[in-house]
This record gives sequence, structure tokens and C-alpha cells, in this order.
Amino acid sequence: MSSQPTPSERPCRLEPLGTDADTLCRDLLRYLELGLGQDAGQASPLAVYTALGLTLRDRLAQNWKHTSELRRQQGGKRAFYLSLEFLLGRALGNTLLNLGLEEETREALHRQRRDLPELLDVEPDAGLGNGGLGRLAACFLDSCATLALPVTGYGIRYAYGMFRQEIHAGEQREEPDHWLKHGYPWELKRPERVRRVQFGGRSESYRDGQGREHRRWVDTRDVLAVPYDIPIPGYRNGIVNTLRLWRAAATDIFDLGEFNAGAYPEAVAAKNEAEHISMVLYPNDSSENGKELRLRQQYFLASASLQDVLADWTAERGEDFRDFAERHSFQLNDTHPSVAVAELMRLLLDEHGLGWDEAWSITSRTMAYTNHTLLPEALEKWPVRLFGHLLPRVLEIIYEINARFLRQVAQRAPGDTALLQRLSLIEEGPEPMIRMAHLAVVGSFSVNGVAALHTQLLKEELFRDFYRLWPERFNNKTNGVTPRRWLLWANPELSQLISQRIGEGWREDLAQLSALAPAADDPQFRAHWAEVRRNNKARLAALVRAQTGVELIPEAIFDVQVKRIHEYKRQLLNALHVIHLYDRIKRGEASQITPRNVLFAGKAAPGYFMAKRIIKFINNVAAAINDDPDTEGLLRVCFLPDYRVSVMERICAATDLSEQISTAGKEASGTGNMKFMMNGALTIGTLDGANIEIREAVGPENFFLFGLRAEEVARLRPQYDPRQAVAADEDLERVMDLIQSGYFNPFEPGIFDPILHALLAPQDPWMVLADFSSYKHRQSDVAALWHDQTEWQRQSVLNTAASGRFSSDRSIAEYNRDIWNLQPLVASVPGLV
Ligand code: T68
Repeated sequence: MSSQPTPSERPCRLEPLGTDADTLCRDLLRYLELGLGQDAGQASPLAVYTALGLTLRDRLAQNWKHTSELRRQQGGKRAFYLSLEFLLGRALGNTLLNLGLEEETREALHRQRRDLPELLDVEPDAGLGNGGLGRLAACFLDSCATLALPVTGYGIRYAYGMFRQEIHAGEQREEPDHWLKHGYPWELKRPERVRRVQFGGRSESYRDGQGREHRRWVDTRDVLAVPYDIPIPGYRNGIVNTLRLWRAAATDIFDLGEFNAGAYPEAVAAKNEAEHISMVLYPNDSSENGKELRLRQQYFLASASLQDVLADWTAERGEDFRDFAERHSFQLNDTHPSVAVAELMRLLLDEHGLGWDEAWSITSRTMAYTNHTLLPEALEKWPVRLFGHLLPRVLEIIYEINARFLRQVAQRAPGDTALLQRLSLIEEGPEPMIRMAHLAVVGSFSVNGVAALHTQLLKEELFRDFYRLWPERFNNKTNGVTPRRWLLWANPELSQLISQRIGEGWREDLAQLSALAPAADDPQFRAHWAEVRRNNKARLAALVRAQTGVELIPEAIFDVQVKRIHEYKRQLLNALHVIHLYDRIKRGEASQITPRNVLFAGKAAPGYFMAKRIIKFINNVAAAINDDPDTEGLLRVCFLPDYRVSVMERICAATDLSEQISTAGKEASGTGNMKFMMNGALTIGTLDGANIEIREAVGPENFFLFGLRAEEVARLRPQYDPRQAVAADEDLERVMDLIQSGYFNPFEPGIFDPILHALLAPQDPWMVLADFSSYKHRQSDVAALWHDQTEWQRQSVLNTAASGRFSSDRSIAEYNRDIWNLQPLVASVPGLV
């Protein structure tokens, strides 16, 4: 007898998917015609993009499955990056780049008479973040996958991301960003892993079978958390990690029984309330807003994510949590998800029956907290009342954490009640508040800042008392950005030039860029370098023309400040300098002016009056200058609307001068500064955040430094007199007079008075005018250097060559070395894409 299986017993296996142009072309057609019901000849670019996305997702899914198998086989520790924001931008280009399928895809599209650039451009940005903090999370995921580290991101799948910015009559208008309108081909819904998150109700005690007393949370209004997974491919290593985003959904129709029979419409309407949780991203980047919905979002993310991790653990290990802390780290991206400290305690105590000490030992050995700001207005505090109403059981746990913590402090420093008050998780007052940063520090084994100066200030100022208590907890992790998106993808011509010179190893080991330094002295290399940068500038100029109608001066300096609009970032200082240049033109110094294009972009939080007025100011100044024939060929000023990840990809490759001009001590790190440097921009900047490390890396002779240092800002603040600064600088006086005269707002009297008042107030926390003279002088050094193109291009090459340290691969390697201690996954199957 033959042992051949009968046809019905024959195993059915999945064959690996082809990645040649022919197979890609056929799969794309299949998705387009059969999946989406389109006629390939007539289909819109959006439909083709979607079909291509689905085609590539299949290839990602193969590696995804393989990565999970590897992770399971190798066991080992895992880390989880908890963040309310992931600013991913577009996925198509990044997928092609990381899988190495760009050429095959171009060819596949070519056969269907389609063009890749057109498809790339229809993809909406996934804008699930405000700015630096959210983009950092996205760069970190890219680096974790590239370093083959088993790290999963957890976030919220907002239906509406960061608002779209339009400019009307110089003012910002916010439009909703319905980014999921046409579907999102990259995600995979995981309905089988849905979780239930509790809100409201009350906490009560009960006795178990053995007569032991416990607490439980009852009469709650629950919300379902439905996960959607986004694949995060590493750079050409076959690894695909996961970003799991939660969508809020109402509980099943059965729960309608909770309502009385006559309240059917109210019950259905309640579904709506549940679904609001994941409706919209809060667009504030630097102030806490205290809204209940925001706290709901935070708890929703923390609870669903922790439950998800615990479910995997108990499926494998049952209720034995002895090894849990050795096998898990949770990295908290700012305090936004820090309620996770209390929530993990609750789950371990109430759901898994652990005692306090064991639960606390586990929690405080798994949580790690990254701080991103020193600004007091950004520090999160929640009213105890609100917390008690929304999360009564979690509040009890926070009280208990605080009571035990303060007892410990009192033992160390008997009688120091002021210290107890300063350290307490609860801020007393007419409206007692929970200090989320204190909860995060107390509950974490690691607390890090995001640049050397920032970490130093955390230790000396914000967390001084905590640092004295637990110095070993504090560490620095200077930020970084992924060189794949920010150099390889954003600047392919420059990347090619670099690879021709030093090989391709820099893509995964950016420190190798240092080998480029000698090329700075090679005239031929510099000529190529300059040519590539000119091409990039021409492309950006075309984008600016199309978006705004402003015609940039192609050969002039591209002087760029793009970031969220905030007083501490001092877009106003830049604007004052622009007015100064204009004033020089008008007073007959045109022949001494070095031509410049000054480009601004960035969003203002919708409720931040001054930031919005600054946008209006820049736009009015730009209009006055660009409309004046005397500025022709000398000065162009432009505010580019709707700044976002995909726009920065164009801007960073085309920037000559990067503006990093925050008041020293206020910008935690900055990451745009790194993207510009990597692409060969020179920086004009203060000694703030990562600027300090950028300047050290490239050498002070290749960096335009100006302004007060952090300690000078602190020292001079109390006696700061902006009018003295005006009196001491005639140019500044003329600038202020011109603004005061209404020159930039002839038909809108008084609209810039708030700006003038803020600049001239002795209380101006940002000390804008204090740094004007110093800034002006450094800007004239910039102009002088531009005339020496040999030297400028030399310094440009040196900036790129010195940017290796600012790869997020380096940041993540340090997080792993000092905080997570994960083993990289080792691919067992060769030949993965
Ligand atoms: C930024 N913070 C820092 N916050 O300002 C920047 N805040 O210096 C740093 O480079 C970057 O983080 C990465 O570390 C933010 O972007 C926010 O976006 C934010 C969002 C919600 C609430 C508060």
C-alpha cells in the first residue's frame, strides 16, 4: 500500500509570494480588478495606490508572521512603546525602501502605464501626532525593527488626526483630517483580540471564598478596544514589528439591557459616546488641557494595551507572574500614558489576585518614563475629582501608592513636611490635582530626558527632589531620527553621492558618515554636492510656487524654520530679522544684501491665541515684502501651509540654513535640527536641547551660535528689560518702530499690538529681544559665508559627515543597552526580503 495522502488529506501550504515585477504586476491587477472592482485602465491613482498597498501588505505580512514565530521560538524579553501619538506620515515609499522593492514596483507600474510618483502623492499622511514627540515614536519604531528588537508600539487609531491647516487672509483655519476616508490598506483589523475597558461606577470591597477581603470595580460603563495592527518593517532585514492602534467601540447590543425598555434610543446614542474616545487627536503640543475626553483616551490606551500583554502572558504561563518583570518593559512616551503605572497595579491586584508588594515590585521594575518637556504649562495634572468620577478604583490605587511612597520619604527625611508636599503625587489646593509626572517617576525604574542639557535640567530643577532620592533612576537618551526616511528616502540623489564615495554601510550604521569628512576638501565632490542641493531646492521651489504662488529665488539662501508655532521656539525672532533685512533694503543697502528666501511652516494649537497671531504676523510681513518691487531678487518670505511629515521630506533636503532659535533651556531636544544637519544644512542656533550636541559633533567653527545660555536666561530673567535691548540696537529700534507704525497691517489696525506688548513686556519669558543683536550679527556671518561657496559647501559636507550620532538607531541601541536589555531576533530563514 502506498503511504501517499489521498487528495483530501494532502496538506495545503502557502507558497512564498514572489517579489519580481511580473508577480507584483499581476497581484496589483488582481486587487484592483477583483478586490476593488475597478477597471484597470480607468482606475484613479488612489485606487491603484490602494491596490499596490494591499499587494505590498501581503509581502509584509509574510515577514510579519515569520517575525512573530522567531519571537516565540526565541522567547526572551519584549518591550512596548506606549504613546498617545505616532506621527507615521506616508507608508508606501517607506515600505518600498525598507523591503528593497522600489525598482520592481516601478517596473510593475510601468507595465500598466502608471507612474510611482503620482501614487506616492495620493497617499494621505497618517498624522496621528502633533510634532516632535509623535514623530520620535515613529522613528523609534523604524529603528527597533531595523535593529531586530522585539518592540511593539501601542497607540490610538484616531479617526481624525492632526487638523489640516489652511491659510485664509493670513490666518490659520483648521479643517478636519479624515485620513481614513478612503480606507487604509496597510492595517489589519484584529477583532479576535478585542479588550474591554471600564469607566465610571464605584469601588467596593468583598470577601473571597477564604474570607479574604478584596476590592472590585463595579457598575461600570465599559468600552471595547478593537486593535488594528500596522506592520513596521526593518530596513532590509526581514523583520516586521507591530504598531497596534486601538479603536473605541460600544459594547454589544446585549448591554442595551442596562437601559430600561423605554430608553432604546438613549441606549443606542450611548454607543456614540463610547466611540468618541478614539475620534480625534488633541492638537496641543505643549500645554495640558485638562479635558475629560483626553483622560479617557489615556486610560483607554493604557488599559487595553496592558490587558493585551497580560493576556499573552497568562495564555502561556497561567497566573504565575514571577518572571514577568524580567520579560517586559513598558516605555512611557511622556506622562500621557502614565496612568499605566496604576492600571498595571489594578490588573495585577484585582484581576490576577497578587498582593500589593508583589504587584508593586513587578510594576516598578517594568515601567520606564521618558520626559519631553520642562515647560510648567505642559506638565499634566488631573483634578482628583474628575479622576475619582471616571476611574474610582484607579484613584484608590494612586492614593495607596502615594501613601506608601510618602511614608518612605518621611523615614528618610523625618519632619520635612515641605519635602513631602513637593514630592506628593497629589498637589493640594482648592482643587486637588494628581501630578502625572510624579506618578511616572515613582512607578518607573528609569527616567530619561531627550538631550544632555535637558536631562541635566531635569536633575537640577524639575525632578531635583526625586533625583536626590533615586539618582540611579535618571539617565539621558539623546533623540535621533531614522536616516532611512530622512536621508535615503528624502534625498536620494545626495544618498547616491554619499554611497559612491563611502559605500552603503552608512544606511544601517550612520556613524560611518564620518568617512565623508575628507570629501569636504575635494573640489569635484563639493561641486556634485552643490549641484544635488540645487536640484533639491528647485523641487522645493516648485512645491512652494504650487502651494502659495510665491516665487522663490533659486540661487539664494534657503533659510528655513519649520516646527510647531510657539513663543518659546521664537518664530518672532526670525520674523524681526526678516523685517530688519527689509529695512536695510528700503534704506538703500540693497547692494549689501545677500539674497535669501525665508521659509516658515508650522501649525498653531487651535486655542493658542498668540501662536495664531504670530502666523498672521508672518503672513502679513511676507505679503508686504514680496509685493514690494524693491525686494525683487533679494528677499522672499513665505509661510507654507499644512506642514506635515511628507512636506518635511521635501524641505529638509533643500535647506541651506536651519533655524533652531528657541530660548535656551526651553526646547527639550528638537529633532528637525537633526534632519536638516543630516541633509547638509548649516545651523543657526542657541545652546539649547540637542543643538549643543550638534555643535559639538560638527565643531563650533561649522555652527552659527548666538544668544544667551540657559543659565544666563535664568540669571537675567528677573531683571530683564526689553526696552533696554531696543535702546541698545538701532536696527531693532527701527524694526519695532516699523511694526508699531502699522506698516504691516494698514487695513487691520491694532492687530499686532498683542505681539508688541508681549515682546516689550519685562515678563517676556522667552526674552526674544534680549537675543536680537546677537542673532542679527550671526545672520550677517551667515550671509558673508554664503558668498564663499567653497567654504559653505565644505561646511555643508562636514555637517552631514558629523550627523551619524543623530540616527535613531543610536538612540534605540542606548535605550536597549541601558533600559530594556532585549536580545535582537536572529533570522533563521535566509532569503527574506
Ligand atoms: C517635543 N515635545 C519637544 N510634545 O518639544 C522637543 N506635548 O524638544 C523634542 O525633540 C520632542 O518632543 C521629542 O522628544 C512634543 O512634541 C508634544 O507633541 C505634546 C503632545 C501632547 C501634549 C504635550
